[in-house]
Amino acid sequence: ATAVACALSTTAVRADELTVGFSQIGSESGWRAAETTVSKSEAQKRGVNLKIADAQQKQENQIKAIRAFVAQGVDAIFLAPVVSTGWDTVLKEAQEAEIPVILLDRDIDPSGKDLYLTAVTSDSVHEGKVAGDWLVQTLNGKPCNVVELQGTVGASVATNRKKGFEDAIAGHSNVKVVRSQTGDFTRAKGKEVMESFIKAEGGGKDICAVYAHNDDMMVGAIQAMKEAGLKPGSEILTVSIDAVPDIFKAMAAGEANATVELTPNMAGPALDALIAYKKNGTVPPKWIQTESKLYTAADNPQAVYESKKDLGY
Ligand code: GZL
Repeated sequence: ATAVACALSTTAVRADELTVGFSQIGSESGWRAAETTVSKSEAQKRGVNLKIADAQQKQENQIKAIRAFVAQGVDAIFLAPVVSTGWDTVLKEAQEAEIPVILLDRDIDPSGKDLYLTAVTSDSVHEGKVAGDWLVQTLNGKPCNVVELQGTVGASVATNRKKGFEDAIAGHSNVKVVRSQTGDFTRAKGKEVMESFIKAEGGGKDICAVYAHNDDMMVGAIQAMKEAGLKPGSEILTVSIDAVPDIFKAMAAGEANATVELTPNMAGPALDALIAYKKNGTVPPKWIQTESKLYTAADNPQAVYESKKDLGY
């Protein structure tokens, strides 16, 4: 019995012997802050030692962090790639060191497909489509000039959310995107860009809807609209993505209309895939997809706000 037990313990890797290095983008949005909080608790639940490096939104800092994790000989690397290009060299170094890489919440270009074990992300084209479909249905043929607040330039989710929204409004000539610019996924930049849109669009009276690639930019845009004497949520429709608590607070106040939910728990599924891979050699699917549920002001926003407000956003 002792021999068998001994054999088992040498092959089976216990989760609490695993060390994971997580190259996190930063904390540009409430959603990103929640992802970091949830990653820590998910690792703790599994007894995994998680080391998080904050890149302050810079790719070169992510590359440095990955090199440091390789030098430390971590068991695996989690990467939330701030942009989708420029990863081949450093991910090849991780591969040469036989350290598996798992992508969280964003993708890298398909050319890098063999450089990571799996990607835990939503379908961000679908998120843009859900947002656009909601607006088209809500307008019901009414003419509408839309202004768009894009995510960070070069981020896979920004490219995809823009495409999905365009796919949804194609064939509906009453809906037109008249201005589109990056708001960097932040509240401050979202407010600043919305102020410029309002100025450029006759003080905002010509704007019928705002589409923001995340709720944080929308929260900033809502502030800008209110300061300009406009009525977000009624005169000007709003649709965004993430489902952070403050967008439900705005909905409850009649100042926002719709959001597409994105779970901040990408690390849980990533850790489960990693542990199965390390313990039993189970190769995970290349893509572990998370849900994208539409919430509108009709979905008891105050109750949703209460349910989310303490989750680390
Ligand atoms: C999406 C994620 C995005 C969030 C933003 O998966 O990468 O980054 O929608 C965050 O809030 O900045």
